[in-house]
Amino acid sequence: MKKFFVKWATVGLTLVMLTACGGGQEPTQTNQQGNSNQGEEPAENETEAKDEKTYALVFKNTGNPYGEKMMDGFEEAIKEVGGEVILRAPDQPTAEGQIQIIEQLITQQVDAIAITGNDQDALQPVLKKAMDKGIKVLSVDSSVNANSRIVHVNQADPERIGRSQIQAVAEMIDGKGQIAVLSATSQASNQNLWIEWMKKELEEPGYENIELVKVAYGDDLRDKSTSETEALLLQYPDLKAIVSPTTVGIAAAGKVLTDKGLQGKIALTGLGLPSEMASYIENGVSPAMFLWNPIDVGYGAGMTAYALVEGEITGAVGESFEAGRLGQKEVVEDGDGTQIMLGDPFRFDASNIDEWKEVY
Ligand code: RAM
Repeated sequence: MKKFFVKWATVGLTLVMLTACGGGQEPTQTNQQGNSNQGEEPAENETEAKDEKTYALVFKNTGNPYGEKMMDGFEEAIKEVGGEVILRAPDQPTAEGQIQIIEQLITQQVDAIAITGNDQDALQPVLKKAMDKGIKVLSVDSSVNANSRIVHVNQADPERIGRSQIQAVAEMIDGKGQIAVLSATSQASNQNLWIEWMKKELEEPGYENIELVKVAYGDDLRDKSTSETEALLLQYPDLKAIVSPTTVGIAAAGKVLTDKGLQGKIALTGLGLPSEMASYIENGVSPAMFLWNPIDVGYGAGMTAYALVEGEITGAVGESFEAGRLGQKEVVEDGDGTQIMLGDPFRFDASNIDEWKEVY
């Protein structure tokens, strides 16, 4: 089926899904698996349906438009290759919530689980249990440790993600002043890795006059990110910039800075969805920010899950497979484990935000 993939068809499909998705609607406890007959004997004429493989994606938490875009991409991939899709996320971005969902997916005997981990290590027992039952487990976006997965699907090089945010903020504040990071949860492995790279970049020559005063955690919840931003402003009256490597955090900070009329006084950068950040780029609160295509991240995870389930790859370094419209992808090293690397972070500013704000 993949062979007959036509690029314009998928672009069309993506646009239809984006339109259907709309903006800011309540999402993601979506459950489209059609497995309501769980535990019942399948009727004879259901034999064909039973042969269909089931692919689950578990995101960090509900109510995150970035997660919804990833889900759109995951579903797009599975529709393309054929299979049932289950899209899940706990209400809160906790490992406990994800463990419950994974237990349910094991009971449902899904074929693959792609997980955006809320914790690097805490999911290991349940993910090992899933793998022991033959379920293909991969992490995507926020990795779990190498023992908890077969392979990780990485949106972009963490070093480049971390360093480019510091390079951008340094330019915005002319290389001097206090900066703070507004992150997601303190356990999020993707944000924690990017922040490590930010700190390494700050050790390079040229950043002597920049002081990172605090890493705050908004937990990828809009309200908490808002109150954490307000707390930063109170605690650090001389703050010159906020770097928020989470789409939820940066959008919340954008609103706070806008409402307080702080454009031009406190700069904002980080990782944001163009659709949520366009107004803050246009009003000057955020001169520039970065991201990759979250639909492609979900799509890449779907294609990787398919390749694992079909036995095209086993997650070993050097293997490669056709990832639909993303082309050929290779399994490469990632510390103790392996990964598939998707793209580069892309910079959005006043010169290009208009082109992207309708896309994701
Ligand atoms: C948030 C989530 C997600 C991260 C993006 C940049 O939506 O934390 O995991 O990749 O931001």
